[in-house]
Amino acid sequence: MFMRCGRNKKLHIRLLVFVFLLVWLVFYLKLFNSKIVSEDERERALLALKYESTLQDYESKIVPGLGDGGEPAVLEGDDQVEGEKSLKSFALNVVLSDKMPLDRRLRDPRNPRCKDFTYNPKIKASVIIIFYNELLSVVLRTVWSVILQTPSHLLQEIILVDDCSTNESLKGLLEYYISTRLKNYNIRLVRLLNRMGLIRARLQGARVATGDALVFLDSHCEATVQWMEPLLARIEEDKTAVLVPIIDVIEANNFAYSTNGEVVFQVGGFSWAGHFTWIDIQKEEDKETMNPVQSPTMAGGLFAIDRKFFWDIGSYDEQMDGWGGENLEMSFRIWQCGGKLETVPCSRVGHVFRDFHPYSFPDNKDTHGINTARLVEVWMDDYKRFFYMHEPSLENNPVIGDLTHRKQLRQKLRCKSFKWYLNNIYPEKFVPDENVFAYGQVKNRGEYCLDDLQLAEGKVGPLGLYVCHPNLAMSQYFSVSSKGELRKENFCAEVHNGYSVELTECHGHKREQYWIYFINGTIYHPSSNKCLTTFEVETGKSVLVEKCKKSRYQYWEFTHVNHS
Ligand code: UD2
Ligand code: MN
Repeated sequence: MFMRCGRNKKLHIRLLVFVFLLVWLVFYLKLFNSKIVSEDERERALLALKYESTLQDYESKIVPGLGDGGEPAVLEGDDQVEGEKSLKSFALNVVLSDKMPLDRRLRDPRNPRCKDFTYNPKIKASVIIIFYNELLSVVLRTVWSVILQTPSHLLQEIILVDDCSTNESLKGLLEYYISTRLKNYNIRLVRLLNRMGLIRARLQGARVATGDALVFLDSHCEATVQWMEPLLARIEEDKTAVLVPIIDVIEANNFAYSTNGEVVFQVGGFSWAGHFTWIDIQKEEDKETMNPVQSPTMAGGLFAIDRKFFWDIGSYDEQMDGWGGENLEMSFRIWQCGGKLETVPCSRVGHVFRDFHPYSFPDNKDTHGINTARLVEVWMDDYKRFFYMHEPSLENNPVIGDLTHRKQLRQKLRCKSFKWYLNNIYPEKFVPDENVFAYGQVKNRGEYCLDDLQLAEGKVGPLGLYVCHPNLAMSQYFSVSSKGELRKENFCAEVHNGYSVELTECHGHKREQYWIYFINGTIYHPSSNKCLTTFEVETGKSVLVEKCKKSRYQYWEFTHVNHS
C-alpha cells in the first residue's frame, strides 16, 4: 500500500513537473513569438514612417496642372538641366515625370466619329503591367490612368509584375503606395524571385489573373477615355479576336501626348530582319470607318485577349528570354492558328517610346535575335531563309534551344502555313524572290555588286557598289519587282536630279522608281532615258545613271533571272 502510495506520489510529482514544463514552454513560446511579432511590427511601422515621409516629400514636389491635357511640359533652371541629363541615362525625363501629377488628365485623342459608337461589354479585364527597374512615377501614372479611365465594373484587377527589380527604393515605395494610396482598388503586386525577362513576366501575370480578358500594358503608358470599352466589346463579340489599341507617342523629353497630327493610323508589319514595322492600311474604307482593322502583326506591349483563348492559342514561347521577338511570334501564331489580330482605332493608349533600353540584360545575350530565330523556325517555313540572310550566325546555332514543344503546338492547333499568312493576311509584303523578274546579287565586271552600303532600316541613302560577298548577304540582295522597281525590301532605287541614284521608301507609282532590266544586261530608267552605270571607282558611292551606251560599266548580271 505504502509502496504503491509512494509510487503514486512519485508519479504525481513527475506529472506535476511535466505539466509545469508544458505550461512554461507554452508561455515561453508565446512570449518568444510575441517578441517576433512585435519586432516585425515595429520594423514595419518604422519602414512605413520612412516611406510615408519619403512619399509625402515626393508628393509635395508635384506641380498641379503640369502636363495637363497632354500638353508638352517645360521645366526651368536646374530642373531643366537635370531633366535633360536624365534623358541620357534613363531615356526619359525623370525630373519632369516626378513633378507631373500622377493622375494627370489627357484630352480625348480619338477621332470624333468614335463618339457615335456605344459599347456595353459585360466582361471584366485583368490589366497586367510588367516592369523592371522603371521609374516609380511612370509606373504609378500608368496605374492611375487605368484606374481613372476604366469603368470599375469592367476592371477585375490590376496585376503588377515586378521582374525582380534591383532598385530597392522603387520596390518598397511602390508596395507602400499600393497599400496606402491605392488600398481601395484591387491591385496585386507579383514579385518574381529571379529576373525572368518580359515574356515570362507576362506569363506569370497571366497565371494569377482571374478576369475574363487579359489586357497587357508596358509600365510607361497612359490610357485615355473609353480605351477599354471597345476592346472588351470586340472580345465579347468574337473570342478569337486579339486587339491592339492605337499606340500614341508620349514624348520622352516633355511627356507631350502626341497623336501624330492628321496622319491616319497605321497597323503592324515586319521586316525580313525580324523587326516590327508600322505599315499603312491598305483598304481606303478602313481608314474612315473607325471599325477594328486587320493588322498583320502587333507591336507587342499593348494588347487585349480573351483569357481562355490566350492559353488555348499557346500563350507565349516560355523559352524566349529577355526582350524581343514575342510580338511577331504571337502575331503569326494568332493568324496561322485561327485567330485574328485587329487594331481598334477608338481605343487609344499613350506609350513612352525610349531611344534605348535603360536597363541591361543578363549575360549581354542578343535575346531579340535568338527569340526571332526560334519563331522563324516554328512559324515561317522556308521563308526563314530571308531572316538567316540577315543573321547568318544564328542558322543551325544551338543557342536557339529546343523547339519541340512549339512545333508540337503548331501541329496540335493545325495551323496554316506561312505562305497562307502572306497571301491572305499580308499580301502587300514584298517577297524578294517571288513574282519578280530577277533577283539576287547584281554583278558588274564580275567582282563588284550593287550594295546598300549598310543602310539602316528606315533611312535613305545612296545605292552603292561593293566587292561581291562570297555568300549572298542581304546587303547585296536586290530584285526587279513585277512593278519594275529595283528593290530591296521596302526600299527602291530612285533617280534624283536625273543623275544620282538613292534608295528610298517604295511608293509603288513607277515614275522615277521605274526600271526595265533588259536581257542584254542593261538596267534602263525610262523617265530619265538613262542606264544604270558605274565607273572606275570600285566601291562606295559609284552608281548613277548616264546616257545608255554599249559599255561594261552598264552591264549588270543578276544571279537569278525569271525568263517568262
Ligand atoms: C516593344 C514593346 C514591348 C515588347 C518589346 C518586344 C510596345 C509599345 N512595346 O518594346 O512591350 O513587346 O517590343 O519584346 O509595343 N521588362 C521586364 N523585364 C525585362 C525587360 C523589360 O519586365 O527584362 C518590362 C519593361 O519594364 C516594360 C516592358 O517589359 O514595362 C517592355 O519593355 P520596353 O518598354 O523596354 O520595350 P519597348 O517598348 O521598347
Ligand atoms: Mn515600352
